[in-house]
Amino acid sequence: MKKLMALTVAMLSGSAALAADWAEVGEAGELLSTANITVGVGALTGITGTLNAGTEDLVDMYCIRIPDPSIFGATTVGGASFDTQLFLFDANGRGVTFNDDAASSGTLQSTITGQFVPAPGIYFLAISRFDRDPVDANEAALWLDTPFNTERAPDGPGAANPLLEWSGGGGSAGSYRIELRNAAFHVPEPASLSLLALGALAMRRRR
Ligand SMILES: [Ca+2]
Ligand SMILES: [Ca+2]
Ligand SMILES: [Ca+2]
Repeated sequence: MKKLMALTVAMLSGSAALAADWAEVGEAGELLSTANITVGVGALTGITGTLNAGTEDLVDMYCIRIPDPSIFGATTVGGASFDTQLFLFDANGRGVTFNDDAASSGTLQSTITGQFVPAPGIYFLAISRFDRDPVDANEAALWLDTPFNTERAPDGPGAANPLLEWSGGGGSAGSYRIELRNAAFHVPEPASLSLLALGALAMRRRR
């Protein structure tokens, strides 16, 4: 029994350490087909990357998992010094939520929550340099530009349609960290594998 408790403690402390940031690999694209697919163990605590000035690096997109929308969040407040926008799309490229400037006065960085996320699952998180915005097949914006300080579900003329491309130039640029709350890697295989390994170890020890 003592042994089992020790093992349980070890497993718990092990899983507590299974959390990490994702760092942009190569150049994250701006569409679902070219997004970085996050792969890792346990909770996804943040995403670090760069939107380079003077290049075509205007949007970086990442595929993540949202296990529980009611407690999900993402923000660049405190994680970037340039004018960011944060967008969330579903697995079909339809808009879910967006914020340009967080509600706190004076900030140009962005904060989104799970308030418009319909269900747990796979989503695509995009960061863009203000004012590069997603448009549909008719060049209609999925979201209106204003009000800047409000997190909004799609409300533009293309609100009902999936993302086809992005429109508009990018302003200021720089490196960023998107702080994530209650997000997970898209591909959690390594976690399952290590948990399986721990389980096998536990069974062996119990004999
Ligand atoms: Ca980039
Ligand atoms: Ca902004
Ligand atoms: Ca905009």
